[in-house]
Amino acid sequence: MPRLCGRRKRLDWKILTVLALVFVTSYFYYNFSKVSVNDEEILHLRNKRFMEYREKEGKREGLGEKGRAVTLQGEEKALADSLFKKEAFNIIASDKIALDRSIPDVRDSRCREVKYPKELPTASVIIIFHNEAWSPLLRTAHSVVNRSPPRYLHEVILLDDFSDRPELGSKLHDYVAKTWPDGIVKIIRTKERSGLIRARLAGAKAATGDVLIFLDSHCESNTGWLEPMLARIKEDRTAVLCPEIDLIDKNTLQYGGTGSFSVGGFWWSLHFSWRPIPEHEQKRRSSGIAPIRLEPILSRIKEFPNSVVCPIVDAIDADTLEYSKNGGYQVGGFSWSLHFTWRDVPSRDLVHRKYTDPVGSPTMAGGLFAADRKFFFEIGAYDPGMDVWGGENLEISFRTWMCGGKLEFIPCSRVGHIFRASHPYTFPGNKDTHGINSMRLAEVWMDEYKRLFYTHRKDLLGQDYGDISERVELRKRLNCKSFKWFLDNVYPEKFIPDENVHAWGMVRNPPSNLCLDTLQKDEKTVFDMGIYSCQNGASANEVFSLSINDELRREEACLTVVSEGGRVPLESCTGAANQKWKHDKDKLIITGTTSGGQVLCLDKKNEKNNGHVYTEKCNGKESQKWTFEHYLDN
Ligand code: LR7
Ligand code: MN
Repeated sequence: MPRLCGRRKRLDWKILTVLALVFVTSYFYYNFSKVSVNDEEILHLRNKRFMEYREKEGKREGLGEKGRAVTLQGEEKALADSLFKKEAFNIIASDKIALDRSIPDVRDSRCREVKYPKELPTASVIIIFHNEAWSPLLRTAHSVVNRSPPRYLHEVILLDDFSDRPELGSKLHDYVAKTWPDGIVKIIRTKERSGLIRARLAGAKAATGDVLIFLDSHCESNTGWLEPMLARIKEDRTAVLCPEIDLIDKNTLQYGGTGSFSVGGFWWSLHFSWRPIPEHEQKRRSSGIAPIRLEPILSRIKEFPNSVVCPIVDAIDADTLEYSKNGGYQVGGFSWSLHFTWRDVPSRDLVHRKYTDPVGSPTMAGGLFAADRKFFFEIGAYDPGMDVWGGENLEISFRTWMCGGKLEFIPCSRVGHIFRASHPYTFPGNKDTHGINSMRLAEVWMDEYKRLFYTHRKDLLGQDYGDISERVELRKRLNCKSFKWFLDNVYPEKFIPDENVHAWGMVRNPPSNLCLDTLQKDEKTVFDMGIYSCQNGASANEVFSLSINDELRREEACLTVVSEGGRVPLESCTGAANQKWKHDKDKLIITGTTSGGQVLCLDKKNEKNNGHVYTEKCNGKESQKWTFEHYLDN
């Protein structure tokens, strides 16, 4: 009896298994076929929506359309002014503009002629926000959906970093569900205030597209913004890309172009800076006219292993053996008789590239960038130990370059951003998160150069920046290059105040014990150089260098000779004769030259604390005596 039962049971099992298999297969078959039909339908609907928007965009009229400025009057203006403190931008103007307004296509016209491959990776666009105002947030989402070809847009993730504005709760949920019933826009919410770094990490982890694109929550993506970035990542998965960032005016919401293209740099205080595209980068980009050397050929093949590369052929005269440079560069063609021919470089290849090619950049501003999703994680995503705001942009920039990637701006990809006057949100605990985050990045990535950061941030020395062991480990595991390599190869024009200079440190007038001092003035503006009692290394305002090019300078700006008896302003460095200085260590004088060639001595005259310095005829007086704190020449 027990045996029989046993058999019966086994039989039952078999039947059950078969039934289960049938059920499971049919269930999957049914659902899969259903999903794929739906997918096609959804794509069709998305394409329709995209085309419809494109067709009507140019014809739209109304306040703020075509990216126009909105000016308010009377009560509305007063209201906007009173809210400006809280929002740091004109929220009333923004609320009056359509959430899907039209903006001008500000790309260089040559961008429209660039052909991108039809097969491109798909994008997950991640928009992080904490208590963002309604209209800029949704305008960001609309601009992404309306200006991204549906086949490349995998999803838009609105990543809510624990906002507590009431309208960002169920009202936002309902708006999204109603406006984008196809589910292209998703909302994900953090369970605690994470800060923008961990919020982006949460978004990246949830995303499933091939490429991650991060945006701030007050942006407008412009026509054609997506394809050039996806195409570049398809070509080189290690490229981390920034669109050109256009200005959306915080007062009028006007969408304006950038004016001139820039790349990212940094101050030694680890703040981000914009700078003009350096000459070496412009040269690299117009590599169609690169000089004949082995390096460009080798590096080109390293970058694109599947390319065959020819040098430009110069002429060596058969009779005289004179070597003459090839005047007009040409490329090869052929005639139908199958003879080789020379032909002019097509203008799209020569001229266009200057306007359309990626521009290498030492750093990024931080908020708007694209990266291959897997590559983003391979090179260490972000430092999850960084809080709220600041520092992560330089961290990802240094790391990308040092660990085998590259950072580029894509001129044909344009996205507007509202540059706000201040932070419209709280910093929990009132911490200087930019300072502490920067300590983490300096300690992990900057090697001995972190000294230059601490010169500016003596206040941070000894502060607790938390545990960085995992990031140090990451750097080792990825076998990343040194910060010196980064400076030498990626940012060679970055001035290093205490290396490769004649002298540096405090510039002291010993008799008075007064030192050159910026008196806290902003180095990005022109101002007359000051003096103050020497702080003996305690103040970054007193750090000057006598550079190898004979400039008497700060990080970005140079002391400039104006005239006999005139004050000495600090102006941006030009390399001109009136910014060349000599120091005589025996006579203790510092001499400069006017544009007219007159040699004058740096002189503090009778000035006291908070006074100025002058250039005067050299007279051997005490007020013309100067010493540097450190001499690197012997
Ligand atoms: O706790 C927070 N949680 C968040 O989700 C704090 C902020 N945020 C969100 C916020 O809602 C916004 O969408 O993070 C985003 C960035 O904050 P912003 O807009 O206040 O920053 P910002 O534009 O003033 O600052 C720039 O530098 C930051 C350094 O940490 C970030 O990298 C920003 O993304 C970056 N913005 C840009 O690069 C846009 C171009 C501006 C320039 C230059
Ligand atoms: Mn921003």
